[in-house]
Amino acid sequence: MGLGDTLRKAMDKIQGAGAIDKETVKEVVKEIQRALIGSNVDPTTVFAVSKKIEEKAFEEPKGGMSQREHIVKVTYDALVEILGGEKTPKDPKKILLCGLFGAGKTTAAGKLGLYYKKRGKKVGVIAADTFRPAAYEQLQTNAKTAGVDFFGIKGEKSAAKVVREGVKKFKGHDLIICDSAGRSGLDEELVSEIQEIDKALGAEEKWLIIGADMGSLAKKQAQAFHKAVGVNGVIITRMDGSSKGGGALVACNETGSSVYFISTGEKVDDFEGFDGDRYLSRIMGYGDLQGLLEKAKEIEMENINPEEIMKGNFNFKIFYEQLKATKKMGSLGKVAGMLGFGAKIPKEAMEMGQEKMESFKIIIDSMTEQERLEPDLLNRSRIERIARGAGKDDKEIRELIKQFKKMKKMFKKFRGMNEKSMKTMGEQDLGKMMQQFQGKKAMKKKFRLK
Ligand SMILES: Nc1nc2c(ncn2[C@@H]2O[C@H](COP(=O)(O)OP(=O)(O)OP(=O)(O)O)[C@@H](O)[C@H]2O)c(=O)[nH]1
Ligand SMILES: [Mg+2]
Repeated sequence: MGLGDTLRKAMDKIQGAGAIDKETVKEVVKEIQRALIGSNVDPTTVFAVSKKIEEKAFEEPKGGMSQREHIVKVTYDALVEILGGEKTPKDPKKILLCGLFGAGKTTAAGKLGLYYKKRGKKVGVIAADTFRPAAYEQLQTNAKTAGVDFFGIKGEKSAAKVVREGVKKFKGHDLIICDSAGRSGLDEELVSEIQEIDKALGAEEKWLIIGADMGSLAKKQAQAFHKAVGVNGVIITRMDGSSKGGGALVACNETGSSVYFISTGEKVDDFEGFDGDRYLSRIMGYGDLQGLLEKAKEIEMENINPEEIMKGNFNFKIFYEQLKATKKMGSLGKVAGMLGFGAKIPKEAMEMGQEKMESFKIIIDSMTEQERLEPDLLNRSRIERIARGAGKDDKEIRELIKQFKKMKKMFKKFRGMNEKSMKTMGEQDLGKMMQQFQGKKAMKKKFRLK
């Protein structure tokens, strides 16, 4: 059983328990401890989490939550805290990848390359592993798959020289990613080589690549590399194959070097930005936590004003707020459901995946404020400009506009329905209108919750 399954079982216990008393909380905490220890989370951390949950479990619930919901939320938050929140690297220009043998550096170089290429950056990768034969070819292949530029000097022994040449070659690029050699341990040789590469590259970002199978040992490794070269970010690989992934995540979060990405397979796009919250809700399966997280979200979702939407002022800004709010929830349909439009959302929008939403978010980010408020402004030249800025295809911008228009139409129709039933109110419509009226009122109330 993976970390997610065991944690979910613990949560189920709270939701299924007859009465919530100290005993139930203790039992739940025990389950959580088992799950965390099984995932190789360091015992001290496990203890700290347990204490936090026990302390907060019987605090006064906020915003109309029941005691049961409060406990689930407290537990969830405590787990997110040890996993770390979302930390996105700030527009990196040069990234040095380091790590032990087989950690996944060369693979990650390609994945990162693709990740940033998709975000509109011109990327070059440098083959500075002059230690392992065929490292050159491996990175060359990965770069080709990712569609980014490659530089290496075949047969050259000095990694620093390769890096110096590479930096010259990629002068006009937005981002340089530098692979490096691994060793079986962090010995003097590896340290001095990395330091030389570091000097030649002058990277502000030095990221450690570490396998999820390291579990809680990841902390020691991260600390050692940090001491040697000043690691400021971490990529955890092989999240797909190890039950210890949770341990590695927690351990790295504790070192203060943010876990930026996780790699979840061998393919070049098995790669994602890390966010403890999103990760946790996914591994635990959204279903069981759905009601609770929705409720907690309602309290946070004051940004969306349902009355604005009802008036028909549905613009990209509102759409964007929805996308932001849905990030944790998994699909747009769920937010719409909360607004009371659930059944009327077009099927594609309901099933819009995380990746697509992320991509829409990037596109809306590239619009001007005016364009967000007045979607009709988007003509061909604007679309082309947005596409360039977002590093996307024109096609994707048009797809977003199409989705957006569908949603807008749907909201309009819904509003029309409401108005019509007001005007032509007959005996038989009374009940229906009352329902709608109450629905609207309840909705307003929902969004005023604090
Ligand atoms: N399943 C899985 N395999 C991965 C992942 N990342 C890398 N690998 C595999 O792990 C192996 C080692 O990856 P490399 O990228 O060569 O590792 P490296 O750190 O460059 O290794 P050295 O250059 O020898 O130090 C390869 O077979 C990769 O395909 C991942 O996230 N999941
Ligand atoms: Mg390598």
